Parts: sequence; structure tokens; C-alpha cells
Amino acid sequence: MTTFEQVPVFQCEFEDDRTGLSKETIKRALADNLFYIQGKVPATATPNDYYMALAYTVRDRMLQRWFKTTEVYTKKGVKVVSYLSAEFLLGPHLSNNLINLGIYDLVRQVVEESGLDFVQLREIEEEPGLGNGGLGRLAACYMDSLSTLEIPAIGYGIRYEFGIFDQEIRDGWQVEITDKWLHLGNPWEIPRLEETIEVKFGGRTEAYYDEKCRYRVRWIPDKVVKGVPYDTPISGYNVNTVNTLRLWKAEAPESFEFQAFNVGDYYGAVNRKVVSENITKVLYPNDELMKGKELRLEQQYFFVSCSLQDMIRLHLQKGESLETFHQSFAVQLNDTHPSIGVAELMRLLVDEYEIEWDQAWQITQNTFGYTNHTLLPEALEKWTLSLFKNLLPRHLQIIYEINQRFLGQVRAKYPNDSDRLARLSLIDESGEKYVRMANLASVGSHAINGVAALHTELLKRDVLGDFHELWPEKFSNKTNGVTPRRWIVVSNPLLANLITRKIGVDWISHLEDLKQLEAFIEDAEFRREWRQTKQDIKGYLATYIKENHGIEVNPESLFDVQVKRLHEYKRQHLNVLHIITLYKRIKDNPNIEITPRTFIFGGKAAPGYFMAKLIIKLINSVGDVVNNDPDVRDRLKVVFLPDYNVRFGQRVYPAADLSEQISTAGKEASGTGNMKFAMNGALTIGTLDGANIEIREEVGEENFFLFGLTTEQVYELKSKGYNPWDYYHNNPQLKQVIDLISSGFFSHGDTNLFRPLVDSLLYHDPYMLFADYQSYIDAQDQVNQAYRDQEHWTRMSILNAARMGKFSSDRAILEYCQEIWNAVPVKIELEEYIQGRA
Ligand code: T68
Repeated sequence: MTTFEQVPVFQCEFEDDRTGLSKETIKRALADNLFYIQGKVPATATPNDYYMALAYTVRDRMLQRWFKTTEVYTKKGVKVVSYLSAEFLLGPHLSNNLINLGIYDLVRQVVEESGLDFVQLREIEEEPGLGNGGLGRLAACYMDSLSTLEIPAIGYGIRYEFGIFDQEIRDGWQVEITDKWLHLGNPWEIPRLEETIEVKFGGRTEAYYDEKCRYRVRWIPDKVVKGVPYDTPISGYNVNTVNTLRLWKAEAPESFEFQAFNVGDYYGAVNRKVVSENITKVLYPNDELMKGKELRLEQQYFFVSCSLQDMIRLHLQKGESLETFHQSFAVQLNDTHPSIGVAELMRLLVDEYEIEWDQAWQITQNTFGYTNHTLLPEALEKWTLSLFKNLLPRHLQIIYEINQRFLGQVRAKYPNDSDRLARLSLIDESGEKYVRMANLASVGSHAINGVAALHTELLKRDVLGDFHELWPEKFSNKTNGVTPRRWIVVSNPLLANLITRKIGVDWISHLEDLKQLEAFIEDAEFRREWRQTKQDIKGYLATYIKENHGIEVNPESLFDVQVKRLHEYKRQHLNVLHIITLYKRIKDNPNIEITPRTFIFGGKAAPGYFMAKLIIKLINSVGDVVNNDPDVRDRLKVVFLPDYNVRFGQRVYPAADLSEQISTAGKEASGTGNMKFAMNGALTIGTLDGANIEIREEVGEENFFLFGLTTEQVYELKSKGYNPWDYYHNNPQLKQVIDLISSGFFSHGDTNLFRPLVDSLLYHDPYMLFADYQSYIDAQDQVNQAYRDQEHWTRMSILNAARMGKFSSDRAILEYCQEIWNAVPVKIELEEYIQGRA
């Protein structure tokens, strides 16, 4: 561990290559890094070498701040927020760090004056895709806000060697390619080998009496794995705070392997090494689906144990006793993926540090907060007892003990209510026995929150209804937010500049200030500039689509965008039904007056999710027909852009006119893409689901295209007995659309290809597309009308952006700090000689 007392010896009190911000110094730093770090001279340097040199030049300018931040946290004994998440979907670092450090334009200039192509270098960065979708991206936005708000924080997660797969589209189908994001090295991380931690797995437990005749349990594992921390600096915007994202990589401990060498089992030893290192190999690409794979539980336990041991080490280093652990760390569980932490902290406190159970339990409950991100039953995590017992025998005992004590309390409060007991139990005993991770997280936390107002209400009523009855005071809502740094400043510099010219720069860290734009709504010149900006950005996207995918799209057409993971509940296929409806109108009357539209889709399907993959195929098949039909005369275009990721998100949100947020009411916990679109001046067509409801409240119902059943109506219709067949028969337009798909029209006459999809809709329609179809089409017709009045559309677009203040992740993080974490900002002051520079 670093001792800060030694540091002054190394302080350099002059402007040097690694801190200086004069053009000359940055230029020299680039050349130095190319030579001394990459070991290249210009004659042999590849673009990647230049990118690496540039990245090191930027990282160097964060190190003083990073070091100072860590030093202050350690010395001052401040409370640190510890965000535990199996996913951090960070996206490219370079631009974001340049913006947060306030040196984007300067560095760009230097790079270009050095004869290099800044944009080319920027695009070389492989983005760390260490997440599936919204949940992982939320963690990344929250890390940005924590630093920007100067909240002491550390993000803990997994350093997956392979992140979310790269998606290719072949013959209209998704093909998955491994994501080798580390293949050319990662300049943003620093391994801290000396802070490696050991994690145990498997084996058995043994009871014994200690020297004071107390009953104790020891765990004799059959495997030990090393966790090596890799630290990435997370800069705040316009502040000195640089927090740490600490991701763990699994390695086999040599000592363990030597035993095997000694008994001559060379291949066995090598194999065990490979098996240990597998733990952090790959991100599970299932969003919103729980699949009981042992390796997944190993991953979860591995990173949680490393992280808790790390926190305990830091706490003890401050000279504190473990009784005050919860005053040093507020640990937030990002969904149930890290919820084994409840049992692990108990094990560490009780078994390893010999704290009495009751006190350990108090510390544990005071430490954890739990955020739920889903109501979908198939996403709720549970693990069979046998799997649990094999991998974590001691934790299973601890969970039994927690459960016994907990159910004792419940029994006392609700005597003779065995149904309630069965529902609240940490163990599901209705069939095969499981550990219910949401129940473990709920019992072990002092705070439980949902991620949008509606979601929290449904959580309290349904999924965690019994817990809410028991402990209403634990529950609160924390509506999600997204960082305006990445989602406006980095991704949409043209709009950011326009806004700043009107209202100054403060909005970047106080998004509520965007309200001031409303004062300019009557200013025709401002509206013209706003419209022109959107037009320019749409032009760039059109060029990109042409160059990369060979499809010509009309930048004057309405850009109608749905980008998100592919899932039936998100209803990308409802969007397709609308496209086919419009196509049919053209076919029936080729001269019909129609608002030209470009439909843009992007998103990955879980590799084992057949229906989602079939929806991708449907989108591409409909695109093939519509895009090539001369009757359409380019009035409609359908593009599925492969490999949707953070980088592409940055390109597409700014270019959208219309944001599709069309999930079945009650299914989308919050959504965060909806916020990114609206911030960039897109209008939303959406259901009363997740954060759509709050977005509509903020922007005004007249600036939002609403359709569809409400959550209540969905429940009602379901309980009455929903029959999609009736909708099909009673709506000729819908019938024509479905029949066209069934007829093989979009599948070269193959009537079988889309049959599973059509049959699912006709006979089950679990997400009620048919019930919402007409209302959706009507709302889309209103969109067409509205888009024709460009002046009015522009006003609505401005109002959408201006009223998005609430959806900054800064607001969300402040609420977490005040209502759950009890964390306060800590200013990081730099010595004057660094302050003005790096
Ligand atoms: C999303 N959940 C919600 N899950 O769907 C979305 N799940 O409504 C919400 O806005 C967002 O979380 C942030 O709160 C996810 O993204 C996953 O990615 C996931 C991953 C693994 C297992 C389960």
C-alpha cells in the first residue's frame, strides 16, 4: 500500500511533459509517449500507436488529481460510496476525459497541428463494452456524476476479458463475434498487483469451539482464486475529483498450483489455472433473463468478495474497528447480481473477524442499499440449493441462519400466515428449492429503491409487496438519470455549442438551467439555428450510413429511431407493424401523400433468444422489400445498424427526430435512452411506462406522442382474458399487415420463416401488441401531421430539451447521497503549481 509521506520526494514543481498544458508541452508529451511508452518512432508508428500515445498524454494529466483524490479520502476518513455492479458500460474514454478535464479543443488542436488526424485517432479506441444495456450504462453515468459532484466513490466490478459480443448481420440474421477489446492494450487502466486478494470456493465447512469455548465455523475451500485489481480513473467535469473504477481479474494463485506440481500433476495444475482464470473471461450476454449458470454465480461471488475484502482492508488501515464499517462505506447493490455480498459481509465479520452475529447483522444492514431494475419474473435471480452448496457451502449456512431469524420476526408479526412466510422466505420451496437473491438483498439492506416512479410503485405492490408491508420505510424511488457530459457535450457538440452561446456553460453541471432556453422560444433566429443544427447532424448520420452500410437515406426525412436491446417487451416488432402499415398504404395508393421517414434500428439480441433474433431478421427482411420497391420512391427507408454500442449511441441520439419508447406498460422499469433522445431534441412516441411518464410530465403532454394501454388496463385485460385473435379479426388494417408477413411476402415466399413470431402474436401476444396497435398507428399519424409543420415541431423539440433538467444523473446521485448513502462532497484542492495545468 502506498504511504503518502514518501510522496513529496517525487514532486516536480515545474511544468513537465506529464502535467503541462501548453501546446508545446502536449506536443512533446505525445512524441515522448510514442517513443518511450509505445517504443515507436513516426516511421514505424501505426495509427494505434498514436492513439495510445495520445491516451497516455491525457491519462498523465489525470494522475495528479487521481492521486490527490485517493490521498484525501484516505487521510480525511470520509464516507465513501461503493457502487457494486457486475456491469459498467463505459464507452470510449478519450473524448469524455478531454471534456471533463476541459482540454478537448486544446488537445485536438495540438494533435492536428502535429499532422495527425484527431478524429481517426479518436475512433481507434476500442470501447469497454462491459455491460449489456441500461443497467450497465446507468452505472457508468453514475460514476461520472459521483466524480462531478465530488462525492468520494469507488466503483467495483469485473474486468471481463470479452465484453458484450460484437454483432454482425449476415443475410439479415444476427451473428455474434467475440469482443476482443483488450487486444491492443488498454491505456486507461493500471493494475495494482500488490493489492491482490484471495477468494475461496467450494469445499466444506467444519464446526469447532474456539479458545473461549464459542461455537464457530470454519470454511475449508477446495479452490482459491486471486483477484487482481485494475484501476481506471473516472474524472469529474470541471472539478479536481478523479474517482476510481476498480475491476477485478481472476488469476490462479501460484502457491496453490505448486502443490499440484509437487505431486506430479502438471496438466491438472495447468487446467486448474485455466479454470480459475475463466471466471472473468466473458460477460454473460443475457439482459433481463436469469439463466442458472454456475460460472455466473462464481463471477458474482468473486468480484463481491474481492470488493468487500478490499473495503475492509481500507477501513482497517484507517485504524478504525469494524464496528464502524458502515460509517466508512455505503455499498449500493446494482440489482441482485452482487447481492451475495450480504452473506459474504456476514461471513467476513462473523467468521474471520469474530464479531457477534447481531452486531454483524446491524453493520451489514446499515451498509447495503439495493436497487431493483426489473419486474420481469424471468429476470429475478435464483440459484438452486445444490449449486449454492457446492460453490458456497458456508454462505448457504449463513443464508439459512439469516432466514431463520428473519422468518421468526415475520411469524411474530403475522402469526398463522404460512403463505406470507413462504413468499418472504429467502428459500423458494414451491418446487425445486432455490435461494431468492432479491429477498436476500431486501432483507440485508436498509434501503430498497426502484428506478422510476411507476416502477417503484409496482415494486411495492407486486414483486416486493410483502417486504413493503413489512418495512415501508425502507422503500423509495430514485428515478434514473443520464450524464449530460457524455450524452450532450461529447455526443452532440453542435447542439452543446448552440446552447452555451445562448445561456452560458453552467447547464453542463446544472442541467436544470436548460429551462432558460424557453425564453428564446419566440426567437425565430434561434429556432432556425436549432433546426439547422439538427439538420446538419442528420446529414452526418446519413453520410455515415452511406459510407458504412451503403444505404442512401434522405436527411430531410423524419428520423424515427429505436435503439436498445432486442426484447419482445420492448416491442421492436410493433414498430415493424407500423412500417408495414405505411408500406401497405403506399402499395394501395402509390401517390398517397406521406411524410418521408427513415426508420433506424439498432440493438443486440441475447444469443439464445430465438424470438428476438427472429425480430432482427424481420426488420431486415421488411427493409429489403421496402427499400427496393420503386413504388415507395424512397419515401420510406428501413435500416438496421449492426453492433449498436455506446459509440454508436453517441452518433444516433443527436440525429433523431422521433424516439420510440413503446414497451408494454408496466414492463420497462425506467428506460434511459428515452432521456438521451429528449435531451438532444427528439420527440417521444411512447406508452405510459417507466420514466416515459415522468418525461411526459416534464415536457408537457402537448409535446409528447402518447398511445397504448395503461398498466392498470393491461392487468385488467389480462385478467379478463386477453384474446389477440379478436383484434386481428376486428381490425382489417392489422389483419392485412399480419397476413402479409404470413404470406411469405417478406421472406421470398417462405411461409414458415416468421411463423413462430406470427403465431406467438395471434395466439398469445404476451406483450399485447395487437391491443395497442391501433392506438400506436393513430399516434404515428399525429407524428406525421406534426412533422409537416416544421416551425411547430422545432418549438416542441426545443421544449423537450429545455425541460430535461430532472433527468441528469447529477440529480439522481444527489438523491441517493441524501436519502440512502448519507454521503457528502469532499473538495479536492490541488497545489497551485498543478492547479492551472493538469
Ligand atoms: C434495465 N435493466 C431496465 N438489465 O430494463 C431499464 N439484467 O428499464 C432501466 O432503465 C435500466 O436497467 C437502468 O435502471 C437492464 O439493463 C440488464 O442489463 C441485465 C443484465 C444482466 C442480468 C439482468
